[in-house]
Amino acid sequence: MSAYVAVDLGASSGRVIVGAVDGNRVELTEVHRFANEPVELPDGLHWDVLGLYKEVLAGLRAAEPHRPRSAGIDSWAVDYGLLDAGGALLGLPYHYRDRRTGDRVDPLDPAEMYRRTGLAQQPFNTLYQLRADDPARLAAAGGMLMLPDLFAYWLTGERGAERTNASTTQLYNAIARDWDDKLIAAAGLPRHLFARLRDPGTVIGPLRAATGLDGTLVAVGSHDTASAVAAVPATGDRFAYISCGTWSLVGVELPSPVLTEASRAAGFTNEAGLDGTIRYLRNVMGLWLLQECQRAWRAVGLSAETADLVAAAYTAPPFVSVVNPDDPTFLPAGDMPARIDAYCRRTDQPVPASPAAYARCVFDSLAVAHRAAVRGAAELSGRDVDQVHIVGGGSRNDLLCQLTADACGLPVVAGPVEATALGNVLVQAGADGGPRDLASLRAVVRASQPTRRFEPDRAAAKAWDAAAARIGVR
Ligand code: ADP
Ligand code: LRH
Repeated sequence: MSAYVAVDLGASSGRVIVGAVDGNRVELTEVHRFANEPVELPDGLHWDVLGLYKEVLAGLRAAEPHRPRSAGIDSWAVDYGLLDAGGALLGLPYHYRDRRTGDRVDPLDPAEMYRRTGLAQQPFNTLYQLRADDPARLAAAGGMLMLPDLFAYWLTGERGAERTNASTTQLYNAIARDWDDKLIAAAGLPRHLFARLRDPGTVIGPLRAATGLDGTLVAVGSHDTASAVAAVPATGDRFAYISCGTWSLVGVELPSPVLTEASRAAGFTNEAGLDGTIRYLRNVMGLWLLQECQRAWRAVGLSAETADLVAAAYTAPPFVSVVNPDDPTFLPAGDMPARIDAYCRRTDQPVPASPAAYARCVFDSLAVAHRAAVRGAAELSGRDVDQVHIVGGGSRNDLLCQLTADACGLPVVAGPVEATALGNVLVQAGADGGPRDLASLRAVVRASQPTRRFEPDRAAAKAWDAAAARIGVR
């Protein structure tokens, strides 16, 4: 039996989980969990990176009794820190929901950019964030590190750019599988900012003595979605996945990117996965819609436990109001119930009258968006899909799983909840002599992690067609 530590920083919470790998089985023990609360400063919305780093150290310390052979870090994508020539952090990293990237300016023709990077042109991509960054800060910068690479640097002193996360910058060439020098130059960004790429499964180095910890850090799929999709307990390739947490990342796994205009127009992205795969997916706004409602309700003293809201939403009438989760008004932080109200008024639908009604509206709407993304991914890539896997915190939401099955007209397999930590752990195990290919990794997940199956209610198909039509999707 060998133990590995997964540090998994999600947009809503961070957790440190030990994975004990024994032959064909893996068992998880959570040793540390903490809230991830961004900080609004006069210049914008930031991550509390030093607070997060302290929690990472506390988690690694809590994992020590398990005598781990290595540790790996993943987090949400696109955000970065700039370092000065000496390696000190230059300013506080911004949160991707900060409003400063609202006016996206493309350095090249958007169609050409898509053909080069395969990335959906989201306002929060690293490219647009860097272009909105302070020119003086950029001029002083000696390097840029994506957040998991920044934490890896603080832990080991070693710098590098892990490939899966680099592929979310929109400065990485999907065909050449390298930084895109033409795009970097066209964006007016200094080439020296971009560190050497490193692959998941490579050793980064020993933890610095100053951390007070003993151990080795290994690069994993440091983009959380890469790790999560690696641990989807699927067999074969006829599946779609939904990595469902703050975001719903909905798509299929492909051997090569889809770089067509139709794909660009439909908002699909091509991100680098493990084993040279491509995650062909769409970002659906996800449970962020509910999380931000919960934050607003708690601020006025209402209790807003997720499990209670799910239970209440079961009894709320369906399809009263359906919103398009991807409406850009929902992206920033702020009063989410008010924004849902505004959307409903704008579209002549009833404004939800209770937390249960908001939750139902969010779940119905997400199920519709999940369906549209599953269908879009299948059609645009030519991949047949006969089952949908939901992993991440949202896989605990039975109602959302059932509604997604009904909306898609496909069986949904829910779990594991901690797919990201599993993918993180299993890549480390692979680097340590264990199975390295995706199929074997998934076999370990299937052998040791329970899942639940939701069969679609096919009689509901017409109602879902109508709900999709209400927000202009299929
Ligand atoms: P992230 O990694 O993006 O922070 P997670 O994968 O941790 O997100 O998922 C968080 C989401 O999981 C929450 O927003 C919540 O909606 C859902 N969730 C957590 N616990 C439960 C539960 N007991 N029942 C239903 N849903 C839950
Ligand atoms: C999910 C995620 C997603 C990105 C978003 C910024 O946590 O990494 O894959 O698009 O955060």
